[in-house]
Amino acid sequence: MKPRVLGMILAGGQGSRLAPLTSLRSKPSVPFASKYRIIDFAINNLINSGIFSVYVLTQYKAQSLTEHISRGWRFGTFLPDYFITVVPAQMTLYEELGAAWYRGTADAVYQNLNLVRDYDADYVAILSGDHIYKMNLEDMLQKHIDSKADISIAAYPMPRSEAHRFGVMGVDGAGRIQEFMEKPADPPGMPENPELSLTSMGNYIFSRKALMELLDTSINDTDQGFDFGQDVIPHALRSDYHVQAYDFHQNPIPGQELPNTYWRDVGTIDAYFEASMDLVSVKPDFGLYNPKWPLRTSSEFSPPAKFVHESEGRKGQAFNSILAGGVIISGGTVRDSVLSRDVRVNSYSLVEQCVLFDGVEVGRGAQLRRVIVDKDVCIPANMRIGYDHTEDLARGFTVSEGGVVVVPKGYQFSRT
Ligand code: ADQ
Ligand code: ADP
Repeated sequence: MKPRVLGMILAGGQGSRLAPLTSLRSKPSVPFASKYRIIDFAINNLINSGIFSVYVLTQYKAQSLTEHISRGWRFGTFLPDYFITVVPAQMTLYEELGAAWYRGTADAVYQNLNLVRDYDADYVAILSGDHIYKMNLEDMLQKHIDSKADISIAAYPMPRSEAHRFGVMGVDGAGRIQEFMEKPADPPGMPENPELSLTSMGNYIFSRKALMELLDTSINDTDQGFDFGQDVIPHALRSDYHVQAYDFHQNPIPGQELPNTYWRDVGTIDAYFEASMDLVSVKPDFGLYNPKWPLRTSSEFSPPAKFVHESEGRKGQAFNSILAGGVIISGGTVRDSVLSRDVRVNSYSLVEQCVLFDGVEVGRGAQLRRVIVDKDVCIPANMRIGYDHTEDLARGFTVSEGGVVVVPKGYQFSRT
């Protein structure tokens, strides 16, 4: 019999370092790569791995995420095991815990363990909804079963200098985890390469029994936090559970060569911007066009993108850019940019190294350089943004350390 695998995506992250893109929506709901939201990559990982039963656990500013998933991520109606369902924090255990919202990642799963029981899952794949990557969970599950592990953790070798932001593990020759430190100040190097540390990607496969036991005991025993990295994994190791590292670099993606190395936390404006510029580069590190690993998203209707060339001086053109449906570039020039649905770029305007969210309008003669513009903002005619950061800051835009300007959602330009 095929094992029953339930997918759970942790999508409650606040993403405060990505402000103002996260001022009105959670990090997994931030648009990325013109027609996707960040969470879509985790959902595609599950679906492309044959896991069709998925709960998305939300908490913080979840409306935009809920709408994205309910609008487009839907299977047929008569297959009960095919679903993608948003689970908001709803204080299910209020009488027992007296607690308000989820007190951490493990608590988010703990407060919804009834869903694991009701589904009668043999295994639960718990993924972070915050990252851009492709991961074949079928392979991870097979190795989990073969090694008879209670928990498998996806592992990524990271330069030691950056590893303090992650969970760091030490493993034996067979990949069994011997020690796990959450965000250690001085991360240990790997024996075979001391410049790298083996870090956790925050993606786990749990055998059902281990998940039930561990969440019960670590949640009841701990008087600290309720996180997988901080509490549950160290507790599992102390209690002699078999915790196995899964080597992400050996994760086979159909149509793609090993090693599988792309895993990005687009958690700051600069990291988000860099990852967007990678997509429009001539040879991107992250491929969107692999038919063997289709990247689906909310199937909203959009008419085709259109380029209007009115005269020699008013060429509608785009170079090294990606465009979603409904975009009209009418007599303006777009270079090295990511344009989401229904963007309008008007005559004599210039858009370079920009990320424009759904419905943005660039007025006649406006010039934008290294700017992220949030949904539905209208840039007035002849406005220049991204050329003079003193002026950009005076207008109330955010300017990142790397000099990327963000025009936030709802921004209204004065009529002067
Ligand atoms: P962190 O980077 O601290 O460490 P965390 O803030 O715990 O990550 O978020 C992990 C995931 O859970 C994210 O997808 C986030 O959106 C979601 N999340 C956070 N709080 C939540 C809540 N209350 N309810 C629902 N979802 C929630 C973790 C691990 C480290 C590992 C890194 C990898 O603890 O060991 O190295 O992820 O990025
Ligand atoms: P997104 O921009 O991520 O597509 P939506 O436009 O669907 O998100 O908005 C999602 C939800 O966010 C809205 O239903 C509303 O609850 C909240 N929201 C959006 N804009 C604002 C705003 N300007 N002020 C307060 N809440 C807002």
